[in-house]
Amino acid sequence: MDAVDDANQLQETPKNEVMSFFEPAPLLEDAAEIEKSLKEFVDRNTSSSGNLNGKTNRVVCITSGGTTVPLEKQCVRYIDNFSSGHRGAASTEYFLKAGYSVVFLYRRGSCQPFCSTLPDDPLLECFSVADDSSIEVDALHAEIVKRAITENRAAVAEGILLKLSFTTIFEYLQILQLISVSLRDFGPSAIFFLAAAVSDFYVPWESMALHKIQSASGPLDIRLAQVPKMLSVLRNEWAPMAFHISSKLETDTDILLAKANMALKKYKMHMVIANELSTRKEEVIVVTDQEKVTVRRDSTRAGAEVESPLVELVVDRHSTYIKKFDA
Ligand code: 9Z3
Repeated sequence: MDAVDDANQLQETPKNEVMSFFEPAPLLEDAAEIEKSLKEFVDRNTSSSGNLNGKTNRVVCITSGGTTVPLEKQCVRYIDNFSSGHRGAASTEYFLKAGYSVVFLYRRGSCQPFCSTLPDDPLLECFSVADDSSIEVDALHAEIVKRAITENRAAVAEGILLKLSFTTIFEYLQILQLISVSLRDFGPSAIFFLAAAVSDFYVPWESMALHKIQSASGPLDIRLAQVPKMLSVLRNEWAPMAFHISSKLETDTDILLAKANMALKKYKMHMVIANELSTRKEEVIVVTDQEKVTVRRDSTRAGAEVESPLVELVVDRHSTYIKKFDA
């Protein structure tokens, strides 16, 4: 659900709005575990031997998939934001290849890195029962299954890929805050690559029905509150030194660039990736305060993805950004 944004420019999100979102929200059940895995990830990637690619320790937090907005505390119904998670999952692979370590914050059940070429239901479509005690991979899918398992496990085992999952907007923003605070020591070497589709409206926890809303009472009127603009909080308070990239999704091409420019200025992003829903896999426009670059998938190569040249461009501009701090 994309907001019809207001035209306020360069406004900081008021503290009371942020507090009134977080304070009544249900606490993360696994906060301690998430903090522990973030600490291990940071220790692993800040130690001198941490980065196995032999480059400066660079890290990227990639958000992926849509957040949900529950309508009931014991949730039966919810509002969802569209995102398959492909942009985030594919970008994770390209950033890893470029030598970055990745925190992948994804919606449960959305696309996963190294799995894009697997069929929709890998378990049922790739495997056969050989006999009572063993299961085998069908020859047709053997290569892609092997790649998905080995590359994913290798990245996780090396400590260069940490996967954290969310479902609701409440979980997403709380985990994003934990990640951004944990990655502070990376300073300008950290990127926030925000590809998740994040709800603009929500039902505040304190005014949410406890039980399933009953249809016998007739049509349902719900008043949704606006989610405070956390992009500016992330940019200014949680991770002020990092390189920030947000995404702008529209279905009307006529307003896409204006909205991307507005986000760039309003939230002081370093880059905004503008994409139109129906062509997002073919091309995106990367907007910075210096340039507008159209990035296209190489349509002459089977299986080529727009995320490959996109991540290449991001890495290049991030290198320039880091150099400014070295000078
Ligand atoms: C995006 O624009 C992502 O690129 C897509 C990726 C969701 C289109 P898929 O996951 O698609 O590969 O299927 N995300 C939207 C980010 C968003 O919600 N931005 C807000 C906005 O546009 C501001 S943070 O208003």
